[in-house]
Amino acid sequence: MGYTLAQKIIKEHILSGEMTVGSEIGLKIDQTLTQDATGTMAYLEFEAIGIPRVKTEKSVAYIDHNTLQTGFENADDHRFIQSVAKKHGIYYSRPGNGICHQVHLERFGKPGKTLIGSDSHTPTGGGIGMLAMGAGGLDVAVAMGGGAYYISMPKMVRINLTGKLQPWVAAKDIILEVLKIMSVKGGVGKIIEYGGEGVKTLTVPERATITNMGAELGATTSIFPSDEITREFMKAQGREEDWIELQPDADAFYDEVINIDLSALVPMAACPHSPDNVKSIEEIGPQKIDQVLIGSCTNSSYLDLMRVAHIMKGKTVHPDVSFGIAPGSKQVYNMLARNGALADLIEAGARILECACGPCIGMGQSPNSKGISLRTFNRNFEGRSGTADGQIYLVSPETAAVSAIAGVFTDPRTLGDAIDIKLPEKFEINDNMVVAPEPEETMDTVEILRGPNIKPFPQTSPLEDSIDVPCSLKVGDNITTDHIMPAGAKILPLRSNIPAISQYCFTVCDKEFPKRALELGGSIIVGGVNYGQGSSREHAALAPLYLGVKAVLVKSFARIHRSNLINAGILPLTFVNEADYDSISEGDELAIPDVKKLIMNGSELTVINKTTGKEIPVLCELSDRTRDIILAGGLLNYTKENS
Ligand code: MIC
Ligand code: SF4
Repeated sequence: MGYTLAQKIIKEHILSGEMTVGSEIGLKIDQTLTQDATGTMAYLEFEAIGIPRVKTEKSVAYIDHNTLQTGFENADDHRFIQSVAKKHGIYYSRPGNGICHQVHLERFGKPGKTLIGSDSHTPTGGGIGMLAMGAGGLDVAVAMGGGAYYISMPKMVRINLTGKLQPWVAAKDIILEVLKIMSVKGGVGKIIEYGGEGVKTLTVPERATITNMGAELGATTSIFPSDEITREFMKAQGREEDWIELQPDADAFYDEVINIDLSALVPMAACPHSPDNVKSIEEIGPQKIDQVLIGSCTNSSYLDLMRVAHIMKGKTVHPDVSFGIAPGSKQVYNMLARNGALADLIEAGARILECACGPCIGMGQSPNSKGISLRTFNRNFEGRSGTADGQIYLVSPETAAVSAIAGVFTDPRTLGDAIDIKLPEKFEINDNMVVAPEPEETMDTVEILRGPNIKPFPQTSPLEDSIDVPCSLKVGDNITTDHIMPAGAKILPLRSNIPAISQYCFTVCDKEFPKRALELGGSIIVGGVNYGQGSSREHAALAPLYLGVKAVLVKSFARIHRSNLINAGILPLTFVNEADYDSISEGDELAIPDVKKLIMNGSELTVINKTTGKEIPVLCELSDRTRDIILAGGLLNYTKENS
């Protein structure tokens, strides 16, 4: 039997394990990326591992998240990352150069290569046929040092695209349709491959919108074939030599096949507060809106913003709407400036924001109380915008722009005839905002610049013989990393200071949690299905670690968060019978006798609820490697012990 696209890349990069679904495989990683909100910690970890020079083909450190500098913290972190990058062989993309995923796609990604990034939207690279995955910072640090990246071999899902999008229906509407079909947990343990005739109607930026937001399915990654359209894009980026063709074999086997007729799709929105709560714009009706924001790594390409500029030209933003635009990269921004599209946007009343993540991660532009905000972003989790009762809808740039003018939800098909905006034959190329590392011979001359807010990676200790602690928190289904470790302008500057950021852990759900957990000294968190969905932020594991959390017991986990817990030395436990979730209450005393011995011998454990007397069977499914990581008290200890 032949191979799927992803299986072909895996086969080329596999270092350990079998390519059978569910077994752990180790992959050679060709490229890595970090961003600044996870990067400081990743580089502290890289330093702690002690390898002097990165061993990847290309590693890039981007500054794009923490660009609002309301105190010294973010600027200090940027200096630190810049100095580490220079010393250890990493390219440094300066603030202003753009959002990591957009820039990486334009300037560095290569079809057929593996990429991991300390950001969950790294699968954007799947738009050009890369096997690109989000990972915790520590996993990225290990990969930079030449270590393998481990995943469990995913199932393969094929999404067959047929037909062609109707005018004013966008790539965003395709991924919203996929989210509607599969839900935010439907992609867990799977790689989503796009194929079929419809693929040929989609440009690279459109494909990248789809693979980017595939992160919201919980999928390991998403990928498109690398074809003539990919070649044209790479050529226009002056990188035709980086192109290779990549197609699945005709007899490849897929565990699941989904068919989508592009011509039947309509403009849609993901309604509050989940990316899979999808309705058509028509169903939502002409509701009044307060804010429109265009940008983020999902929809900030040249093509996206040119379409928006075309819609806005000669119009004025509705008086009740605040309209912001954050271009995805310096390349995009510059090209709009030169061809006049930027002037059209300014003329129409757009508030031009910095070329960075900005409002997507709550760095400014929080909407008014109960404000309805239409955003071209990828996440609308509760509170993420910075306004607790903000109502965030995720839409295409076309829907966003036409609604900004009307002041109400508006179907862009009302604009009539299609517009034909083509990708340029040549993008403007100037990598002057990417700083090359110091040559190896002189790397010792580079001084690492550390600000006072930068605190070392927290201490972890080897697994104890038995656990006997209370349940400090009980939460429900689909808990996101934005619940566990909120972001936003106030908290993000603390990303390099675990003791300080821990004071905000879970405060979205329970303001008292950090204080309670610290006082208890040791505890277990209980949760429902898809626990830890969303971001790759390892802070969602490091803060609980700092607060004394020993184990997290849930119905099911999201992939990256589960790895982050293991990397932090926290036990990831799942209920054998989901109904047992109901038999634990917050405050109950829980014990796992002989946990260490049992983990060494298998995956079946018993949690004794000492408050009720009930014995609850749970699973701790670990590979030999992850078992050793847990026993060592986390990946950093394990890596040091094994190097
Ligand atoms: C996000 O979109 O949630 C982020 C901010 O980019 C995160 C990374 C982080 O928390 O720093 C992600 O997606 O991994
Ligand atoms: Fe940045 Fe938002 Fe993309 Fe995360 S999802 S990388 S915050 S633009």
